[in-house]
Amino acid sequence: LSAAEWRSQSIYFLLTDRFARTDGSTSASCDLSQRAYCGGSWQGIIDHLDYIQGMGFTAVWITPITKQMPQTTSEGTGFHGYWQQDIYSVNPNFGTADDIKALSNAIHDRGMYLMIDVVANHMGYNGPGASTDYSVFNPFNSASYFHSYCPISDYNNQNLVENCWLGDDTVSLTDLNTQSDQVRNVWYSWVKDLVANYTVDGLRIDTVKHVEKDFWTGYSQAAGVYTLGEVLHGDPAYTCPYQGYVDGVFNYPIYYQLLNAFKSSSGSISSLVSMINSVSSDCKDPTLLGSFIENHDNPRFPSYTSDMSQAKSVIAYVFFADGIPTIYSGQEQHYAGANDPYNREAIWLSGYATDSELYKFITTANKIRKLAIGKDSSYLTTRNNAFYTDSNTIAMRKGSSGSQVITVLSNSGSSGGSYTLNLNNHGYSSGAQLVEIYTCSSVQVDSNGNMPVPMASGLPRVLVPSSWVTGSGLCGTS
Ligand code: ABC
Ligand code: CA
Repeated sequence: LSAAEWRSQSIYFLLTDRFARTDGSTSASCDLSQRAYCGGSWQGIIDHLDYIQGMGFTAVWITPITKQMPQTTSEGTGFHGYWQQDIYSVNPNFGTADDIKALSNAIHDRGMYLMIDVVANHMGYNGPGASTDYSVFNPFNSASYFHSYCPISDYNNQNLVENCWLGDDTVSLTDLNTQSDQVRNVWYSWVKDLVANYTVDGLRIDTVKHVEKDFWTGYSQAAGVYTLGEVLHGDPAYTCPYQGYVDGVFNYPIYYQLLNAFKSSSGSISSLVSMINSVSSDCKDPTLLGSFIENHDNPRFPSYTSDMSQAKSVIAYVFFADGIPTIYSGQEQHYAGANDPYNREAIWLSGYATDSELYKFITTANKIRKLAIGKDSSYLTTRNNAFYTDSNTIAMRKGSSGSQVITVLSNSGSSGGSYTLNLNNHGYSSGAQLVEIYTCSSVQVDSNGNMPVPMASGLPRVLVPSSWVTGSGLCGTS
């Protein structure tokens, strides 16, 4: 699937080990502190696609499939998939190569898409870098395939970031010499085969900033599908240029500002707005970035605030700003795990509840977004515009003139009051009729051009033209 085709998708990201077990258990324990395998499998995912598709997601991103370092260390195991040793075998803890094919087929049978996580920067080794036994790696079985050992002692030194090693003395992340043609050729044909063998529609690429940029040009070409890279950096001047080498990157610059703006009622809305503008000017195409507020590397949003209105607000931002919405498994259950490993909960323990507040909220968000995509052919490519702010509120418009989706978010939280927010510069004419989708209330632009948005309890508001609603399945229509 091409980058342009991915623009309209929405992604559910799960850790294969933590999402669903083959035995269907909803009670099997998973001691997060151990970082051990908890029993999730590819078959388990197949068995729970209804749960994912029921929320309206069109794509599933799964963690890496390659065979991992076998040891259990004081940092646990490779249950997450980022400590590979054999790139030509699949992780037996999750099933077989045929199971991955069956998963790919099951996803495609539903008209959904598969994104696989891939690592090209490193392998994983049980022990200090200086005493690596390279014979454990397949195919990179000698030191000649790797950079010589050095730790990344300074993340502001790009030379070290690219050519020294991640990890530590317990588990070293053996850094491949990605500049060498030998290594490049292995990876380029590997990724081409991966995409072909499992009919993969897109790739999430790990540790992109740890490999020299021009490696990714050939890698993306060989992959031939949309590539979404992880560049863990909050500065758009650093992060955006990678979009010249992979199709999209995760929007970490917005992530940090969105988190700060909404985790408390004193968060800075204005910093978020200036970041929206910086990303829009620095990034080649913000509408191809991965939009998110949670993942497996950062504390979950509810670990900062238990407030449900704030949680809904950041989810609404993820869906209605620019980019491809990416929700991390467990977000729909309001899970609150903080740092790795505590943000990697076993999802089966939720019983896959489809009546939880955020499961329903996300379902509606996916419906609204699909509606906008269907009604406005420029919705996805038109850049989000923050047209009103006050110290607790941001109002954004996205889409074609005259039919923009209007999203109003407050960081006040559930104790926020009920009031009418009169908006101007929303792009609608006097008399225009809209519907606020989460409350199903009608809103009409008055003769002075004011759009009176009913605010309450810090809840997000999303308004669309009322003519869109009939037949949408929203607000009791069918
Ligand atoms: C294990 C343990 C952890 C322990 C750690 C040392 O070792 O589980 O408890 O703390 C995998 C596993 C992890 C494992 C690691 C290391 O391997 O999932 O559980 O941690 O063995 C990707 C993946 C991630 C994966 C790897 C490795 C890479 O998403 O799941 O981890 O394949 C760096 C990398 C980034 C990586 C991330 C975890 O570490 O760049 O690719 N993620 C700064 C640096 C970043 C750095 C980040 C976190 O700190 O610049 O490069 O990310 O360490 C902003 C700045 C940023 C700054 C942040 C903190 O602040 O703009 O630059 O990021 O304002
Ligand atoms: Ca590297």
